[in-house]
Formats: sequence, C-alpha cells, structure tokens
Amino acid sequence: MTKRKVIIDTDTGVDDALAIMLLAADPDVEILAVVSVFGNCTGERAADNARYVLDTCGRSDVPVYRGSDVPVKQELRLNPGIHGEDGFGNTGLRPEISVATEPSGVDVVLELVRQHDGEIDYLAIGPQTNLARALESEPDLLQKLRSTTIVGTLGPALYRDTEPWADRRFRVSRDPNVTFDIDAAEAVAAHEGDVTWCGPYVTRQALVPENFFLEIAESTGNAPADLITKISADYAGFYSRSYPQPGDERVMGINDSMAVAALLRPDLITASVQRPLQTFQDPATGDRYLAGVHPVKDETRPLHRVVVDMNFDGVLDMIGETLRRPLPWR
Ligand SMILES: [Ca+2]
Repeated sequence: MTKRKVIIDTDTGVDDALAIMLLAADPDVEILAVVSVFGNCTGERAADNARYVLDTCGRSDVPVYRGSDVPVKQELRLNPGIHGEDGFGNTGLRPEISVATEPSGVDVVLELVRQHDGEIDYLAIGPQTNLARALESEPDLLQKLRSTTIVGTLGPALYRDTEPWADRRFRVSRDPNVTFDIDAAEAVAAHEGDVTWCGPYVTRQALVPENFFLEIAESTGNAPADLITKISADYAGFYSRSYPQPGDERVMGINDSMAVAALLRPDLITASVQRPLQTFQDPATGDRYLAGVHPVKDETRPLHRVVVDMNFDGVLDMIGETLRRPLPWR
C-alpha cells in the first residue's frame, strides 16, 4: 500500500505535540515535512518544539522547516498563558540541533505540491498563515492538495437569518488559530478545495483527564508519553481552572489531535456540513472570527466541510493505543 503523504503545519504547543506523535507513529503515513508557524509560541520555538517531538519519537528522519513568524497583516499575538512562553510549558526543552531559518517552509510546501500534485494531505493545526502565503504564489494550491484539514472556525451557524454573533455558542468561544491571523483564514476560506474545518467548538468538548497520560507514561515508560506529561503540567492547570470538573479532576485539551483523527479516521466524524465560511466580529473585543454560514441562493463562495461532532471515545482510544506502542515508530 502506498503511504499517505502528509504535511504538518504547526505552532507546536502541547496539543500539537500529541497530534504530531499520532502521525509520527502511523506506519501508513509519510510525513513529507513539518512547517512551523507562530501561535502558541514564536515561530522559532514552534520549529524547535516540532523537532524535539520528532526526535523524542525516534523520527529524526522527518524534516522540519521554518514557516511564518508573523501574521499576513495584523499584529503578532501569541498564547503564552496556556502553553508557556516556550510552547512547552516553560520546560525549556530544546532539540540538539535547532531548525535552520532556511529554506523557507512556504517555499518547501510549494515545491512539494509541485512534486506530488493531488497526493498530499495538509494538516494545519496553527494559524493559517503558511497556507495563505502559499496561496499568494499558487492560487490553485488547495485543489492541488488531496485534502486540507484545519483546526479553526467557531463552527456552523445554526440559524439562516441571524448573525452568528447572536448565537450564544459563538460568544463564549475563542479560536486563536483564526483570530491570530484573520486575513490568512479569510484567504483560505475564499479558495475551492477539499477543505475540512474542525474548530474549538468540537475540540473543547474533548477534555481528557491528566491521569490518562500519567498512567500511560508510568506504566510503559515510553518517551513520547513521558514528554506529554512533562510539558502539560501548566497546560492541564489552565484547562482545569477554565473547565472545572467534578472532584477537581485535572483535565487537558487535545484540540489538534481531533483534526488528526478527522484526517486519518474519517469514520470518527459523526456529523459535518458543507458551508461557505464568513468572518464576523466580536463587538466587545474587536476580535474577528470565522463561521460556516448558510449558503445563499446561487451561492458562488466555496463550500468547505465544517465538522460538527466527533466520536471522542474513538479518538481517545486512538491516542491511548499510539502512546502505549513502544518505539521504534515507523
Ligand atoms: Ca496548534
């Protein structure tokens, strides 16, 4: 069987690390490249964190490239309160050899797409800046990819005649991947392609007990599981304060792994809709967001798939099975 060719575009924080592991462990996946983007941390740290994760998984063969360090137009924002200043829970872990600034990740993506037209599954688990930059050079990029799976959007609007903002679900949600570079998100939404958006309205329902990872790390001693527990102490603290659980159980988000599951195991997507995506603004903060809205009569905007619901237990089984698998992973 030919391996599935994947490019991972990541602002490597804690949940990105887990997502990268799921792909690095899969024998049916060939990771052509990992490209960094700012977001959870600086682009420079995102690249080095991805390198560190892959080295920990025994996958030093997978190349990491430096992508976009700043948004297309807007001012740079990062997420240090959740993933730590270094994206790795302030552990200060660095790879033996840092990722070079050249060649540029966006150029690498364009070249890989030329070499493997129609064969690449692109997974964007940070702001969509690299995709937007690549679209500037290759407007048909999304049609030259086999698929594009993105962590972003506040989801599909429920009502046809109401501003998404009138829906309370949207007012309580946050979507840094889109908000940190709204122009990039808008550019991606404006292009035709096999595009799947899987946003925080789905992923935030998937809170996993911290003990799930601690138990696997302790019982197996596997390095990847151990890395997750090392970098997630503060991260689990953030989630546990934001989403208090019965008995004060500590939990953490696995957002980016939901997108990996959507890509590798589409049977775990239990509901999705095809929608044009549109930006709208939070009147209180001025932040801009992206939502799937109802198509109008004679709709001309591209329709992308917006995931509505997933089989969380199935995703968790996939994660547990992967982290329990001893190295080497190939
Ligand atoms: Ca991410």
